[in-house]
Amino acid sequence: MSATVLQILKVLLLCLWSVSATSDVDWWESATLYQIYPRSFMDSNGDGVGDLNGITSRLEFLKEIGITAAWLSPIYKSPMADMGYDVANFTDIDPLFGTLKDFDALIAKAHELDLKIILDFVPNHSSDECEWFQKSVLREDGYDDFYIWEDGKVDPVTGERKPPSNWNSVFNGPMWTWNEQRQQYYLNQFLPKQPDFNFTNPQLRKKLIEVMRFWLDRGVDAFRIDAVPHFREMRFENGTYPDEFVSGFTNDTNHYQYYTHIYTKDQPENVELLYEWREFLDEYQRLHGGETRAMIAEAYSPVEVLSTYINNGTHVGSQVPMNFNFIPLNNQVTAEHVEYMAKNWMDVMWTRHKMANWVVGNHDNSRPATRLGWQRRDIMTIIAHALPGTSVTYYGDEIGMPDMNTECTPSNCDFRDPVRTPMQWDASKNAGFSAGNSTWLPVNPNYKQLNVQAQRGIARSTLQIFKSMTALKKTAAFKAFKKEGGFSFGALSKQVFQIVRTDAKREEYRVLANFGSQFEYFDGLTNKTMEYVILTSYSPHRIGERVDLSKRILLMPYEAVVLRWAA
Ligand SMILES: *[C@@H]1O[C@H](CO)[C@@H](O)[C@H](O)[C@H]1NC(C)=O
Ligand SMILES: *[C@@H]1O[C@H](CO)[C@@H](O)[C@H](O)[C@H]1NC(C)=O
Ligand SMILES: *[C@@H]1O[C@H](CO)[C@@H](O)[C@H](O)[C@H]1NC(C)=O
Ligand SMILES: *[C@@H]1O[C@H](CO)[C@@H](O)[C@H](O)[C@H]1NC(C)=O
Ligand SMILES: *[C@@H]1O[C@H](CO)[C@@H](O)[C@H](O)[C@H]1NC(C)=O
Ligand SMILES: *[C@@H]1O[C@H](CO)[C@@H](O)[C@H](O)[C@H]1NC(C)=O
Ligand SMILES: *[C@@H]1O[C@H](CO)[C@@H](O)[C@H](O)[C@H]1NC(C)=O
Ligand SMILES: *[C@@H]1O[C@H](CO)[C@@H](O)[C@H](O)[C@H]1NC(C)=O
Ligand SMILES: [Ca+2]
Ligand SMILES: [Ca+2]
Repeated sequence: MSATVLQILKVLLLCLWSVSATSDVDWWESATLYQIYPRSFMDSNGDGVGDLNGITSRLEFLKEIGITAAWLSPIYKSPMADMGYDVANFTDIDPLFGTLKDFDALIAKAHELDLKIILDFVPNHSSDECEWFQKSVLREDGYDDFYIWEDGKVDPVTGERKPPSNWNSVFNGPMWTWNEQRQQYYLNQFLPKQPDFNFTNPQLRKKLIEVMRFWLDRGVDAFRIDAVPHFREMRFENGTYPDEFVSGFTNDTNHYQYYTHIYTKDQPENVELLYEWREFLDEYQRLHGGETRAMIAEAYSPVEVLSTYINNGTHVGSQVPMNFNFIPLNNQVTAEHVEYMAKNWMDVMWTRHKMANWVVGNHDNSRPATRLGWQRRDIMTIIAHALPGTSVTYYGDEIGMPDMNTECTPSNCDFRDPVRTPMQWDASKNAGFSAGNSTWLPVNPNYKQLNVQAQRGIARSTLQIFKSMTALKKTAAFKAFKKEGGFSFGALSKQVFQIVRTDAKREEYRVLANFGSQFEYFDGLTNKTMEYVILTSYSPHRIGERVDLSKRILLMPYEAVVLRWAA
């Protein structure tokens, strides 16, 4: 055989090997997930608010940067009392974002590009403008018990009617709202415009499943469940809603913190619902074929609770409970913190379920470029993609957008506005986000320098590092994470974090990331000579340069590198 034929055979064998090695990894197990905040991603019609057609026009960008699935924050028809988390029609698109036809076009384009689309599912309450609520107010057949209705208490002395309990809502003010028409109180954990569902009602549960089916039929690939509902049936068996006690924390009787939340917080979570939904999703796949319809669950809960989200021994639920362990890391972060947070997840979730995911930022928290400090923005990108499992990136973080200090009074804006400013595409008007005269939130004035266009193709730019990492994540060494010895991670020193990924002695990658402002060096890390393949701007090295790790490797302050060795 000639050398060329041998070469071709070798390549073929390698391909076959990597196919068989990766076929046991489902798409959600090693995805690069991207969260789109629809208001802020791309405006197609100049009204200053992002929309579905805008997203569709930018899907190729997601492909370019190696995203495999995009998740959209709520786009449902809503009076927007709580930024779309108050849904008026669960099977329609809010006109602000477009129409169902626009949505179909978005899905079609995404699938053409082999991108998956994940929808936010907001099951804990509806808007009071939802048809279901209006029917419930009228006690219409089947809808009577959709929400939590109670008579309340009548004061025996004054004859005055009072709510069933003294509970205050998360947004302050009573958790019970009187409805004149029905002559009963309804429960609202958040705003009075957000009546809570009665999840013990089988008809309501059926309705929510119909909602899921509606979107699956339109091609949605997965759902992200907004905080698994905490409130099941809060009524005690004997029909009472016990008052909570005064906390002493504030004298404002309307304040959420006025009472201790012994009955209204951290109630056992409604995992049962997850199991029910999973059963439906699996059944849907059996009937319709195609890839796994996954369920991603948001909850800021301890790993022991999240573990039951996946399964409790007899029932299976969400495939991907989100891992927020990196969210509290701030500019005091050390490699030891990162190790602690990563181990906290891996020791339970990996050990039991072989499941990991790494959320770097989201719409409710300070952006990593601000939270961790500008010098470390690329380090977290590297780590989140180098650890086994799925990475979760919030729009704009791939170019290192920082929080913007908006001029804010509690009445005119949300405390989370700084992390929701328009996506910075280029240096043109409104950062290329909108052709309109104004945008719903101001564009960060730093957009002239900090934007996608400016970073595209620039070696060591935040975007370029992001793209390199997502590309690496698709290689055999990074996909072989379920195999014995396929990876290891840990702090080498207080400030230096290391991740090793290997592919059956064929190839090895080694990440070294220095979180600190000091030089660091290590002797004899391994007997291999490795090549620098990805570098942050703090690195004095060149791509392709080699380093003998049996000797000494030096790391500059904030330097992070990816090294490669191949047999
Ligand atoms: C909700 O949206 C659907 C479109 O999917 C529409 O057919 C239905 O009438 C809407 N319901 C209400 C109450 O507006
Ligand atoms: C919830 O619905 C069920 C009927 O499906 C009903 O028995 C129960 O009383 C309702 N709960 C509340 C708090 O209204
Ligand atoms: C319910 O909805 C609100 C937004 O309106 C959200 O912040 C919250 O996390 C959701 N989940 C629960 C369990 O209430
Ligand atoms: C109702 O049940 C709760 C919990 O078991 C108990 O604490 C409470 O005293 C009971 N109330 C009445 C009026 O029986
Ligand atoms: C509440 O009011 C009391 C009496 O006026 C005062 O002593 C206490 O400091 C106040 N507590 C808070 C948290 O403001
Ligand atoms: C798992 O949860 C389901 C639904 O809540 C329950 O019926 C089942 O008994 C639980 N299994 C175990 C082993 O706890
Ligand atoms: C922008 O402002 C100009 C001048 O006031 C106006 O003619 C134009 O219609 C506005 N464009 C949009 C999209 O509102
Ligand atoms: C490197 O170390 C491994 C394991 O200790 C050993 O099997 C291998 O022969 C060594 N390679 C070299 C080049 O020294
Ligand atoms: Ca628009
Ligand atoms: Ca009732």
